[in-house]
Amino acid sequence: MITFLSGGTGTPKLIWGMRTLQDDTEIAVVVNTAEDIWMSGNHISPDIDTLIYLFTGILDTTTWWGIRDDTFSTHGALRSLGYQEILSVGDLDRATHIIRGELLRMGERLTTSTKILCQRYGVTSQILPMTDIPVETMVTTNTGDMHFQDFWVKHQGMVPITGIHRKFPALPVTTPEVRSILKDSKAVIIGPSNPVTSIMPILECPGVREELIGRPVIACSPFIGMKPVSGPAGVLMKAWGKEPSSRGTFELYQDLRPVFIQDIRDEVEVAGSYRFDTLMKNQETSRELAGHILEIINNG
Ligand code: GDP
Ligand code: FO1
Repeated sequence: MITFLSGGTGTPKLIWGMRTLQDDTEIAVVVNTAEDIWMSGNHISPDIDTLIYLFTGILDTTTWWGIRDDTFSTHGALRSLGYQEILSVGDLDRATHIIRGELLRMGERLTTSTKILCQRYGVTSQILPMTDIPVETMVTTNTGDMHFQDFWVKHQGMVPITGIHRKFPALPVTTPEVRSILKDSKAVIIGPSNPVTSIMPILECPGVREELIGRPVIACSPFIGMKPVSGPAGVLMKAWGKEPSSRGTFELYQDLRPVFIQDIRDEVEVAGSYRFDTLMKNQETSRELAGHILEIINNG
């Protein structure tokens, strides 16, 4: 078993290629849930949904969220009735959120709800939420704190931020399922996801770091130079007091002693890192990167 720690874009892009080299049943993913949000009575778990759709083959790989060729009739109808949703949710995507919301309201764990959804979609990889406790990444602005989705989607990242913190009703301990999969894994891959909003929320769950210490961990940087390949990782790293680079990323993971991968174009030096083309423009480039990672895992 190879296990990924994943957000909703950088790591799913890598899994896209890995799936062509490794059977889905040999892949597990521990997923960030700190971007989850209840909306219109339903439960959206953007990163879990991206992985379910990736493994089902229906993901929109232009945006890396939602279902390819989905329609937005309900979202449009709500808007014309004066009800504005923060996220543009597709009609088919909404079905997933309705089922998950219903299961959670009935008292199911997020882990079980995800397993049920995976079975119904026919996903054979294990997709495991990092915890069953609700966690929210909050950003601090001059006018107060806001949910990450408000910052990034509603305000399009245009609000100055001065800090990041996580909000939870109880300590977000990880699950027995996550602990068990990490124990059973030949290697754990920290994909090139956003360190602040995707990877650190997973590593902060009590139990995850403890399982990872001493295991083979491979981490890939989402930065090239002082800029992320896409998204808000740069401003978030700065607001968190970290360098927005591969060096800053490595420092966050270094207690795990990972094999570290940087892009061949990255002018920031992290001593001892491997250099590959990490720009996954299509499934073929993703497959090449995944191949290099498998070689490291198999040959040490
Ligand atoms: P989110 O949940 O949608 O924010 O997605 P992730 O956290 O999983 O991934 C976002 C990160 O992926 C960003 O910081 C990007 O820099 C990184 N990323 C996206 N595409 C690529 C790529 O092709 N190569 C690398 N190295 N990083 C990428
Ligand atoms: N991201 C957007 O920027 N705009 C959207 O309208 C949007 C809708 C959406 C619907 C379902 C879903 O699972 C994800 C969606 N996302 C959208 C992406 C999501 O909010 C991501 O968590 C963040 O964009 C970055 O991490």
